[in-house]
Amino acid sequence: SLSRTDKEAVKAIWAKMSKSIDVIGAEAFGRMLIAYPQTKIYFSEWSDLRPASGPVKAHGKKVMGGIATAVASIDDLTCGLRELSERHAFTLKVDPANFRLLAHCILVVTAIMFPKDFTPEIHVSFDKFLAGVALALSDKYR
Ligand code: ZNH
Repeated sequence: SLSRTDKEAVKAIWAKMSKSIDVIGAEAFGRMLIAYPQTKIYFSEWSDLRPASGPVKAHGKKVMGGIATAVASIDDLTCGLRELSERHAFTLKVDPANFRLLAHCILVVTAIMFPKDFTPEIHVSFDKFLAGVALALSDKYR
């Protein structure tokens, strides 16, 4: 689980990220659709799945809103993400294996956008946090 140091590290990098969630969201979500094309099946009714398209940008921003919720409830991710987990499990029926793929893309985009801030220590803590988010989102599948 996340140590106090991890939580401080996540809050520090999030303080920078939160000003650009539109860009980070679009880049990360758009990257997931290209790097892991199996994730496209959930968005098959969208006419344009390219990173710069309107729906991809809008959805990327929504997802980052979920990450903002997670940062705000970092002491209890399962509780903070309960509704989102239920929605993904029962309504959207997203295979929970996909959460780790998007989490990885968020990590990569953060490293690209904040090369100076993305130290190995921040990498470790932010990766642990995103793994925690993916686990909390998978909670209702059990
Ligand atoms: Zn998800 C939706 C978040 C992942 C798919 N999402 C959503 C939303 C949010 C989110 C916030 C909105 C909700 C409402 O509206 O209510 N996600 C999220 C997060 C994550 C995710 C945080 C991680 C990290 N998702 C995901 C994945 C996938 C998905 C991976 C696949 C692949 N989602 C989805 C869908 C939806 C969502 C399909 C719906 C859309 C519409 O309808 O619009």
